[in-house]
Amino acid sequence: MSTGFNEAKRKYENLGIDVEKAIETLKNVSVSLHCWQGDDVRGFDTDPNKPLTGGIQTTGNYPGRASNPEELMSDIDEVLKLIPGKPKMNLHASYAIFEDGQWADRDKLEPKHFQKWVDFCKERGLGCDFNPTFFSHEKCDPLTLSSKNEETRKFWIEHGKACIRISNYLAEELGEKCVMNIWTGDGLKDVPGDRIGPRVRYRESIDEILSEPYDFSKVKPCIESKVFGIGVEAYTVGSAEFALSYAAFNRDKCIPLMDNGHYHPTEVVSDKIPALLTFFDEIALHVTRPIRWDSDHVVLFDDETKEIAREIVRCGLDKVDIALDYFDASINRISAWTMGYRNVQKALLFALLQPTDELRKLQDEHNFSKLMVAQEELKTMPFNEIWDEYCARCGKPLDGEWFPEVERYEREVLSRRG
Ligand code: RNT
Ligand code: ZN
Repeated sequence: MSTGFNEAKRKYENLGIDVEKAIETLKNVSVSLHCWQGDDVRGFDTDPNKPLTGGIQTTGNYPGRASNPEELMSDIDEVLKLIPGKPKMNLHASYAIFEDGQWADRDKLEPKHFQKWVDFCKERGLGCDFNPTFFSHEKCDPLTLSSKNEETRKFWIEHGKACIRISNYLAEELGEKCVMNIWTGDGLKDVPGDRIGPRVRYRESIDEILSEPYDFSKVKPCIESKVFGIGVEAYTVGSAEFALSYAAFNRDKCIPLMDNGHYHPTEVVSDKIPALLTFFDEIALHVTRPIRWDSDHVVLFDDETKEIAREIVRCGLDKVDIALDYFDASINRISAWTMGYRNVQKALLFALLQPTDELRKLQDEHNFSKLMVAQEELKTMPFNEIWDEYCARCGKPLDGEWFPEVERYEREVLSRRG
């Protein structure tokens, strides 16, 4: 333990903050690591050169992209070496692994197609979250669950049901709950002739998917909303009101998921967390960084990320399922993954080191001058010393130590990929 840490700890303790407790708490907070940062959301079940559809976009062509399960798993292992805390995997259905000649379309996916991932998670002591993949597939017309074409809609309902079965399997095998997020890019480029039709069909489709049996204490289906996507600028079927209403009316079956890239640019998810937790027992988050739109940049240690973490801590860490969701193809992908994950960890640690009760008291007493002073002075506390100690206790590199390892991996592994 460095003298710097002891001094920093004393400073926090003078404010009534239990540093040891903050460190121990964070070690056990699950944060999901999204597999899709490693290969620009391409997956393994369709032609990797097909375009990404559904209104999402990766930009950049940095060399070294993983193009098969072995490479992706090796890259994830590299990230796992560099991040502190309690990671959990987060897979998309399109990352199914087929043994030779056993390809299955999305409506026919089975738990066995994720057995390799289960082995991967078991060997590393990880839980696993899951996502049906309703995009980048020829059966997007472009609508999926809200399509007017019954055959198309049925195909995607079957996909959703298959994913519930796979989520059951993941929760069962790994002994940790599986958060299964339903997001579709369903929407229209231009002014619709009918807005309610697709929404009613979307609701009916989700009803059908959730009629597949599952234990709601182990499998947590989520409904993710969105404001708009590229190519579907005029109308999004699963809008905020749609997703939230669905979750509210079906609270014994699913929970809402907020992605902080999916709102108008002046709206903040930090404020929405306590709004939803006034009514829901549990919610899920996709933590990302939107720049002007849902651009999915790497998460930084910025004000809104800190504010999101503060609300998670204040409202209850056990009430929020935290996952990362971004994909930057313009920089080293291992670095992008690691940086975002470490920043979410940093924000959570920063939040755990706040005198929450004291701040609440100042507000309740209408002592707004002191509240402002206290919050401002917290910003320049010797946080870095506590962060270093946390990383060291997790057996992970400190700031300044991990990037050289990323460079080594790039030299020895990534740069040799074709
Ligand atoms: C897209 C949504 C969705 C996806 C992932 C890949 O805007 O945020 O969560 O990013 O499913
Ligand atoms: Zn998302």
